[in-house]
Amino acid sequence: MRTDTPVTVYRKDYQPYPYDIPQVSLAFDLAPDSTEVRCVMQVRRKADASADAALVLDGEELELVSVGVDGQALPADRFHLSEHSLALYGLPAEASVEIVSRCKPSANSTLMGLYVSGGNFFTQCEAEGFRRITWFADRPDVMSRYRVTLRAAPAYPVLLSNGNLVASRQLPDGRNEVEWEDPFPKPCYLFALVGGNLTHRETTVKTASGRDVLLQVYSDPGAETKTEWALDSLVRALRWDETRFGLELDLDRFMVVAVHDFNMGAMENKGLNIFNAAYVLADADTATDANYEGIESVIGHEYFHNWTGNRVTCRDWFQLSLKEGLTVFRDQEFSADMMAQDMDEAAAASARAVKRIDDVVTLRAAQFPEDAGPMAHPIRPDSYQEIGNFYTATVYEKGAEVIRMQHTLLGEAGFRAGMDEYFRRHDGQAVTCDDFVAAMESVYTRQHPGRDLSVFRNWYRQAGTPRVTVRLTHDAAARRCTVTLSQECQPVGVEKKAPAGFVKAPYHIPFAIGLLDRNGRALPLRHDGMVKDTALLELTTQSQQWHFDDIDEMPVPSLLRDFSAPVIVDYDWTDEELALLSAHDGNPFARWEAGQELATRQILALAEARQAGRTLHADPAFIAAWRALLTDPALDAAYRARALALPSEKTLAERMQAVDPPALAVARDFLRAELGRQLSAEFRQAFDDNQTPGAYSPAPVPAGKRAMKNLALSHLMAAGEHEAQRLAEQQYEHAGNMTDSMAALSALINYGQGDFPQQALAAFYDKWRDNALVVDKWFALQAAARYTTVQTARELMKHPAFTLRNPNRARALIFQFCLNNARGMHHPDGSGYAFWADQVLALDALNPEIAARLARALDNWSRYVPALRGPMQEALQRVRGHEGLSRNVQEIVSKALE
Ligand code: 0A1
Ligand code: ZN
Repeated sequence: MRTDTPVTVYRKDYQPYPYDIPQVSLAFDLAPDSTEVRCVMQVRRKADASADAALVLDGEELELVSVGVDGQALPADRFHLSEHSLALYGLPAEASVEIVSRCKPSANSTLMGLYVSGGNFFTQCEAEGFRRITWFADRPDVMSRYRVTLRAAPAYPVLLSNGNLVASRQLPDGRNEVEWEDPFPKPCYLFALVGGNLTHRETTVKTASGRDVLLQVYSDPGAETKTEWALDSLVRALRWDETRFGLELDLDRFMVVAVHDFNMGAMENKGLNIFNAAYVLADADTATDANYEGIESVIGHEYFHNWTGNRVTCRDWFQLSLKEGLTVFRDQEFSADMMAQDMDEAAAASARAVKRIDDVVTLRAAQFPEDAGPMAHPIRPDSYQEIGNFYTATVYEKGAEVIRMQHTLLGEAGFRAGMDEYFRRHDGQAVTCDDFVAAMESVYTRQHPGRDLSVFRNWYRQAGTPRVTVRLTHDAAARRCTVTLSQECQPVGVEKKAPAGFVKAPYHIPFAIGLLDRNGRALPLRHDGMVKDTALLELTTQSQQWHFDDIDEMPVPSLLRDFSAPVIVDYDWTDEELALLSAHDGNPFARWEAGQELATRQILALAEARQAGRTLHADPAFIAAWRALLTDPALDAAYRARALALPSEKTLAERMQAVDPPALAVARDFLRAELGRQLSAEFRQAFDDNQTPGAYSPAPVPAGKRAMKNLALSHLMAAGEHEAQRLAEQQYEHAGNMTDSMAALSALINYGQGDFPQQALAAFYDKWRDNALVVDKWFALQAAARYTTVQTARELMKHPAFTLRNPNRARALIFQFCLNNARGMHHPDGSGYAFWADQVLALDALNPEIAARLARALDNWSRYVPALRGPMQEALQRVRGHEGLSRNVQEIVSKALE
């Protein structure tokens, strides 16, 4: 195999396509080994394009059968075929171009384009998969109406594509033929087809304007008992977009199809969403609370794309965050609204805080490290080698934070007005991030004459996590407290190679603060003509000051409430101040944050002690703060479980000068066990108080109880109590749902004694061997287990149920081990890194997108302790030197080693 030469694509080089392609007709003769595709497109040269502009079409791994123009075969001198494109010359201003080609779905292990999974046909076209189906202008700003004909043998009775079914017949040769028509112009990345033996569950609902629409969820026969939650979630998503954004479903039929082999979570193809089965199938016996929540959120996400992504799409792939950041923000709000519905005000505020905490935990664990490493990029990148590598936490999660800040600055009604304006201006178009900000800015400027979002736009231009330093002074005589905020953001990633003199511009940072007196009471703050507990400060320059009056003594600041901006806060609280905030802050998010900061200080101190070979001791003040949270009667279970969760190793690593994962793991484990020992009565009480007898429900209240109960169980087990093992065994044997089974099994295999844990693990596999999603859980549990070494991981790879070809399985074992098993992966002998390199290369031969994701596990190697840095670098070099590496993996490892 030849190594792909990497070519860098720059945002500044954008050129419009010289042709419009208003209409496309596709006819597929589906067969696994060779599928023939006839593509007829109406092309029209744009008025401002040169008369001799070639029609350049993208194509990959296709066999060309014929090229015709206006019904005539095109002579050989009028087209040029190269490895990745087909150029047609001398076309009239308007023409009908017909291309016939063949592809090989069963040989397609990349899962991009047309492929076979479980004997059925599926497609994945975003970002650049359509070019593996037919030669086409594979870019999002070319939008066409599609008419699709599918022909297949009777073994594939269900034949689906985008839009409406307009014809269906049986052919004389016994095959079925159907025709689909999508009334909305779309870019080709939103094309989809599905063919196979599938069953479905459906419902009809009336939209806000009174149209009946058919909603369907397709799955493998037998799995129809597991699609109820997905279909219900779809109905909720449809209703939510109507009420919160006034956006209605524009099609008569909306389909979701589950597939077991899929590179990502799901795909928003117009009217035919294709989903990783992990985000569709659920029942109490096989899915956890987190699975249920994930399904609701991903169903919402893809459904919301119908407006934010499909009706208004991206001009080019640098604008990816235009649809992804906005749609993640929308799915986060959807989930928060679903969690808080039917609750009183206080419970709703707590439920929203829980969702916010979970989202911020994800951001800090995945995006902050990315923003500080070699792949750092603005949410709107300036260049890429392989666009598949830019479906990142930055584009998605930080992108959502950037939208959320606009929501915070404009307020709910203002944001809604901005969204309305965005659709009024751009419905049916392919646009840029700047077009979105301009629509929001039109409202902001109306709200605040003389102000604009010009500084805010730096969030789209610059990478890195800004650091906001807070200084507080108090003037007792004037009874005045002065808050000074200063910001800085060091160059990161490619910015480091910018010409000398490159300085990053300040950001527009909405910074929400509260002030507490020394008894933990909220001080009323006069700001912007209002008196409230929270003031929203808008920092738009390097440093600014605000004064708050009628304050008698130096207050304790509650900073960045609700995580109002994706920044790092620098303020030197004392431990006592943090304990006060952790016990009393009226903002539940900031209250959680204070506890997390205490725990972070504690674990970092323990890790340092461990590195220095000292004995580990937990600080009694920390234990007392945890006891206070554990016993505060005002907290609900879901919130309490978050408040008591120890910060993840990923988040902690960001706080270490030189990252030492094994030391962090030991410190965190020690603290978990120590808390279990010192608070055993309280944890036991929490375990008993949060049982959820009766029928399973994934609703937030029982799910919160299970989270709390299982957290308690893990502490009790870590403490090594005999009684705890009895509780875990009992829970495992009598669990009425997968959340409790998994939690007990995890506690048992990590901390249990005797034969029971391994016997239970073996029995678990035997029970669930035919359920792929549960077998994934079984692999994942072991991959991340404390006892699992590289050797164990290699052994597990030999299990008959293991395959690298299925991304979910690879993620369950390989990714879990490489990303979430600190001891095994970061063994000082380098064996974990050698394993990583072996698997990156093995995956790369099958599926470069997945390989490149695994490749990123070593991104931040240069920030690790010296003993690990060398072996990491060696492993990276081995991968980079491998002949035949994909562009995807090449881009990742070469950036890491630069
Ligand atoms: N637009 C999808 C993400 C997606 C991207 C690429 C895929 O295949 C390689 C699949 C899905 C989303 O945001 O959900
Ligand atoms: Zn998306």
